[in-house]
Amino acid sequence: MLGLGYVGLPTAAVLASRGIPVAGVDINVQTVDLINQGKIHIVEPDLDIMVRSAVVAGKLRAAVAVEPADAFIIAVPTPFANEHKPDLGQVRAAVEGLAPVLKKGDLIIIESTSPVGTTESVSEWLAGQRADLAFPHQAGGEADVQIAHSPERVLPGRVLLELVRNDRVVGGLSARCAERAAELYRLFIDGECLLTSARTAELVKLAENAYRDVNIAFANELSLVCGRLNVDVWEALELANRHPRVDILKPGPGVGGHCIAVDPWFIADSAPAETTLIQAARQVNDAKPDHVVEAIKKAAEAFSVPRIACLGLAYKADIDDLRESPAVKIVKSLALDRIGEVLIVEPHIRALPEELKNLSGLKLVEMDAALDRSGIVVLLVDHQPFKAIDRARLQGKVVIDTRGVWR
Ligand code: SAJ
Repeated sequence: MLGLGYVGLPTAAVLASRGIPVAGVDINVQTVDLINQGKIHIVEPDLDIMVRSAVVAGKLRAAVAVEPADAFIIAVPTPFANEHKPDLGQVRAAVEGLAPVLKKGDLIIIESTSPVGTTESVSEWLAGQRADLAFPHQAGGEADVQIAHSPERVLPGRVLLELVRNDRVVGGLSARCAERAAELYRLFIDGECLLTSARTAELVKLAENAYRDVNIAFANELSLVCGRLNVDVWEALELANRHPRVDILKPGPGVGGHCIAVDPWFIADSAPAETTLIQAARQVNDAKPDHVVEAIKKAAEAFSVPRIACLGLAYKADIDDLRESPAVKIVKSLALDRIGEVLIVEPHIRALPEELKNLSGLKLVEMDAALDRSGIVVLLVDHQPFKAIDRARLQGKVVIDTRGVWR
């Protein structure tokens, strides 16, 4: 397993729990050391127990270098670089890392969300390094090594459940590639393996996340419309969703995470002229944090020394992941504009992230301290402890609830 992050580590642990020996590879030495001690570096329900028992049973171990294996699964990040261009550097590095140990009969699966055509590129990169082997883009079903793309589709917070239960799209560079990859997944999934081409599998994954992004953008746009027209957006959506063919997602402070806020750009980059709607959705969702900042600034005008409790920094509920988080953008903007003292509460982290830690006016505090001391309370993430706050504690304060949980 190349990449021991939010997808690679759970997948490695599930495979190991089925008795399959797994060597996990990661460039981060601390991650490797931690896993070898049976510990984990991310927050995900039940993952700690599963990793510990796999390590104790001797089925899972981690290292920084790739070693020979029968199957290689690549689950490294595919972020975007400048101007929303996909950055495949980590996939390429993983492929180059495994090329020297590759042998006839091996299987390679790319799980990292990738622009259409990436799996073909992987085959070409490998051929450049291993002229002694035949790859699928050259030899199709007769290739020495099989290469497939099977995008991960698990929802953070439910990873161990979804990893096993979800259907799996398995796209091969040839039919044989897809069949070999499906054989591996059938060892641990209860869902169905849906076989297709690698290009289709790549697009399917991007389409799923773009679909969600467009739906959330619609909800976010409606939240602005409701604000202007003095209608309660939560009530309006609840009622609209009672129609048997309407299912609008929830508005919020913006869309974060390393998937939904990123993947639609991979489609837009490959087909810029054809993606008006997908690009507009990205813009609507990216602009939402600014609307929240405006609402906070307006509320702050009523205070001589505004003290603002910002509840949550993660990109969504009950996880520790801050990547592309709208909450981070919002508190950063409040600090840069010196709106007042910002008391941040985030139960899943111990220190503010790099991009916030040197800004003045921001403090990471416990929930009680933040509620006691602030006149404005902004709910940015619907973490369980925030949902459970006794409403009496909010009395007399200006409340901005971006997730609609305190209605
Ligand atoms: N959000 C809203 N309103 C909603 C739902 C979500 O504002 O109604 C926001 C969240 O707060 C968060 C962002 O959208 O900031 C994304 O959260 P999410 O729960 O929608 O999705 P992710 O990014 O955690 O996981 C998605 C999932 N994709 C789909 O549901 C189509 C998951 O299945 C994928 O495996 C994952 O992306 C991925 O890795 O690609």
